[in-house]
Amino acid sequence: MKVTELYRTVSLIRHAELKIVEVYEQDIMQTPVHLSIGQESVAAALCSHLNKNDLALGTHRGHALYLAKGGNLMRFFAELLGRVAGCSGGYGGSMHLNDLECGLLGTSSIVGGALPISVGVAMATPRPRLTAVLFGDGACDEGVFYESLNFASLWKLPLVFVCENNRYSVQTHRRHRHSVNPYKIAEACQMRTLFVPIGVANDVVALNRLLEDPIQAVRQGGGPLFVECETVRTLDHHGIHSDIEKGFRPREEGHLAEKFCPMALIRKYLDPSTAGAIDLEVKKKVDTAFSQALKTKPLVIEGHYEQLGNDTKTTGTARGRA
Ligand SMILES: Cc1ncc(C[n+]2csc(CCOP(=O)(O)OP(=O)(O)O)c2C)c(N)n1
Ligand SMILES: [Mg+2]
Repeated sequence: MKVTELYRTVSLIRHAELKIVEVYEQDIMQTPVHLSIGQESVAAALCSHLNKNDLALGTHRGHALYLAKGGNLMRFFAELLGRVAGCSGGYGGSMHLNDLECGLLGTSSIVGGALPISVGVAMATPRPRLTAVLFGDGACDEGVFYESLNFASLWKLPLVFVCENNRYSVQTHRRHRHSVNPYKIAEACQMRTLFVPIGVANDVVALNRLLEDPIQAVRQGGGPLFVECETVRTLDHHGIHSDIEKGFRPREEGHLAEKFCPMALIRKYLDPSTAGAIDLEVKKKVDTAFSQALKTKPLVIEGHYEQLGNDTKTTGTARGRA
């Protein structure tokens, strides 16, 4: 894939999330948001190797996957705004994005929840179609992680596991949770594995190149692939502020996020005027999609708020802040 196309995807994810940051305090998006800023390259590189009819599943931090998989930007914002036009009809909010049109079978708020589902999907979906599942390092704390890897390897499923290892499950560092890196478990299951350090994982061009042959091998019947990407979350676990500023993660995390910012790393492959022109185009697209989404019909669920002891109506189900 061309560098400009990869840049367009990373820029789209970044600017869509910056739009969320811009409007979030207005309380018009009453859904918790887990932003992908700092980690955009992983979903972008993975999806650069997926066709529209390949299937993908993801997590609570699923915006990047939805947009990289070719999801509809207006329907994305509409979902966050609790609108009927949302990709999940306004019922799901940020953590439950579904869109069969682009092959996103769903993102899940249950940590590790997508892993066994992806195994079932890959069993039911013959090659050359692929299934890909994106999950955080926190999912590797779950028993179902081991079961899913074992089963996928045993059945040589056409499944690509991609772990976004940002070292944190909320604010708990991996050193308190893991005796070995997740890719070691995949190796023990005799699965082909890649461990990708942050300098490569956050560089979408480098990661795109690295994944090309291994993903092609899965398509050709080589069995599952496990990719562990080291990356870094720039902002809060959820919300739009910084847990580094609040002292919940060390200052070095902030330096890491600056040094390995996916937008900055890809710009070295492009001349500044090309990157600037793409950014302008993307920002315009984001603004238009957001304004369109704002004009759509809210999902109204009669009686929902009354049950909670409030006498006003509300929209959507995934209300409130986590
Ligand atoms: C089964 C389950 N346990 C706990 C939680 C609470 N929880 C929500 S997000 C999260 C952290 C997940 O960390 P990770 O998988 O590394 O993803 P990240 O947020 O870092 O992208 C936890 C523990 C949950 N949603 N589901
Ligand atoms: Mg994590």
